[in-house]
Amino acid sequence: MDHTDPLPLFERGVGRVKLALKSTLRKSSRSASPTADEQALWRDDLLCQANLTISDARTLADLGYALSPHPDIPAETITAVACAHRLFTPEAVAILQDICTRLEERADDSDWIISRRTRAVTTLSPFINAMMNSRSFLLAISRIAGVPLVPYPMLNARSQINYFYPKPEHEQQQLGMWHTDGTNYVLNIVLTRSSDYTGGEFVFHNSTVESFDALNHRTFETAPLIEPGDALFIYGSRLFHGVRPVSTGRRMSLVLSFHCPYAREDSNQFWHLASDDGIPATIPNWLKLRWALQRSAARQFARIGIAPITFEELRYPES
Ligand SMILES: O=C(O)CCC(=O)C(=O)O
Ligand SMILES: [Fe+2]
Repeated sequence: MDHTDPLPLFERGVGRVKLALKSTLRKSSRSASPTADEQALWRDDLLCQANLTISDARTLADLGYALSPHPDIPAETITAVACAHRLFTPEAVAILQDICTRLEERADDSDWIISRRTRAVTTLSPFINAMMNSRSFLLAISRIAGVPLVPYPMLNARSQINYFYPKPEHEQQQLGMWHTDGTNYVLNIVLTRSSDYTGGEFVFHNSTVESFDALNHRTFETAPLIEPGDALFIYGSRLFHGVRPVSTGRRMSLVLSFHCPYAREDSNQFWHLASDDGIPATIPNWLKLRWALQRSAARQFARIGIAPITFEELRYPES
């Protein structure tokens, strides 16, 4: 695919409902038991705090959003897109690569945004689960986001591993499609080196969702995700983005979603979730999500067993 080719747009509206029905029919009955053979334990020194650098950062206001999605948090303080380099030590990157490679056996085919993906990774990997619940990790991501964060309340939407590679010619090819995410605060950690594959660029529209035009590639930017472990933080529900199809090699990424416990609003929609999980699984999850969003911030932090992360804390770098 030529770089200027428009990428197909992910289904919205009625298309979502159709996808939800398709997902309902396709749902496999595979049980989600953890992979017991994981050796590594999460440690906070696997974060590379001293060498972390942020590039290409823009807030929601920079993108053109005059109104914040959260009435009490200004659009000038919420990060819309930012690239984090050396968030993890090389040891942490190697562990994540190993875990995510092994979890490919749990992956389902997906013919739209990605080739294959494994969802609810925190239920399968104690390491990734501990990482996501670590106060140091959450604080590091909160600083990038500009708002305090906790792991996204709904397990299926909280974490997934994406595997991109060209499929044999007779099979349905992966379609790199423009989309917005169901969740707001999303960290896309790419675990393969960009020289290991062709295509696979993470592209985004550098303005508001309303101004998106799939044919106007002048507003598209490519995120500088080069080294394994480079990560792109996005405000996923307000940023049109997509990964171009991989034409050779292999690209693997770990995508984590977070929630701001000081905000009651959440962008996720029933049909967005149902298009991934099918309708029966989405009904109880949806009710649990609405319930979780009513909890106080203090309660949400207490449930993961950490002291609350405050807005004040985000302004000062850790000593
Ligand atoms: O794999 C990636 O880098 C991101 C893919 C994506 O946008 C998604 O999974 O929602
Ligand atoms: Fe996405």
